[in-house]
Amino acid sequence: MSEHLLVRACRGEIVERTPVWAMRQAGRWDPDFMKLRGGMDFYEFSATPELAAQVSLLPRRFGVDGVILFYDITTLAIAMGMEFTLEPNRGPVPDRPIRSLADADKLVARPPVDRYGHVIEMLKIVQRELAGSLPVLVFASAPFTLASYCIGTGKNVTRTLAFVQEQLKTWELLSDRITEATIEFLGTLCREGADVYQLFDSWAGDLPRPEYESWSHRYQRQILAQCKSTPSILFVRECPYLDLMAEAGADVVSLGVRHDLANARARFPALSFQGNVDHELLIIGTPDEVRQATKTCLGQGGGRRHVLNLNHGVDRQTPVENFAAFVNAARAE
Ligand code: 1CP
Repeated sequence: MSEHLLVRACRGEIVERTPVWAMRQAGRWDPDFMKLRGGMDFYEFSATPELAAQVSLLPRRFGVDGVILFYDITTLAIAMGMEFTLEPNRGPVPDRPIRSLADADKLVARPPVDRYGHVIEMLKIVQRELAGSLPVLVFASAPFTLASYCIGTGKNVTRTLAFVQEQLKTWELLSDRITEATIEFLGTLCREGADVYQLFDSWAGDLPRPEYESWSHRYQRQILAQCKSTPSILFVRECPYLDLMAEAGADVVSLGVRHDLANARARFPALSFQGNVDHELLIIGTPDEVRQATKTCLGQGGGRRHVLNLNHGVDRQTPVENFAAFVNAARAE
């Protein structure tokens, strides 16, 4: 069993200090990341294990308590047979979006491991480099969010729901295939030694509750029930349905700024929570304001069953001093 601080906090054990990491900690806000990333194509870059491992490790210099591997949620869809182009200021766009049942049926539910061999190779390099000093986080997208990218609607939930109405059978097949592939993918990475995994269903929080239950919660539950050997974190951006997140089967539920951390802990004492410093404060605030907000958040977390993080990923406009202030405030407590 892993004895890392982050892993123990996820399991709800008593810890000497609240662990800290940030979504998108390896990203464009970091000038060292930009140097390494250069002008290379995103998917080519992330499929080069030595480079991807190096950028995964960059946030270590700030004192984070975990290293998240550098790939993307669309990496698994590519292994299943899709192709994506990363469009500047827009994100991953499918070269041939799924349009029909026949398109969805072409996707491989159990892609051979060598189709994402670069992720496993990166994991090995990162583990070797860390030599047990920090835990490694891996991740996948839940079906709702990944299927949205596969049909080309991305974070536009209104357009995604229009597709679901027009093409219910296609959407169901797509969700089922992604579920099966995700269980296999996370299972493989966990067997290869990942210490924690996070399931992202980033845009599902914009769904009305009945659709959230049908297209998001139902599949999250299937995945979380099948991947039990490793501590899990469930993330839905600013999710209005905390009760459903709490019963999805994750060890840790990631909170947004719409949630009150102290309240959530009182309501669900058997769960751990992640969050929830406002990522926008890291863009517009001073380092002092970031420190204050971080301390307040740590107070609400009560020092147990809490993983300090932001409400969403570190934005590319974030000044380095503010990211440093966030991590330092956590480590100084
Ligand atoms: O050129 C670049 O470097 C582009 C930015 C970028 C990065 C840093 C993309 C394109 N993907 C990634 C890596 C990535 N993606 C990681 C690992 C790095 C880390 O966390 O430090 C992770 C965990 C993701 C996950 C991801 N990708 C999510 C879920 C998290 C979230 O932000 O809610 C989503 C929705 C994506 C899609 C995606 N990939 C990239 C972008 C710009 C986007 C968002 C597009 C959109 O807003 O619709």
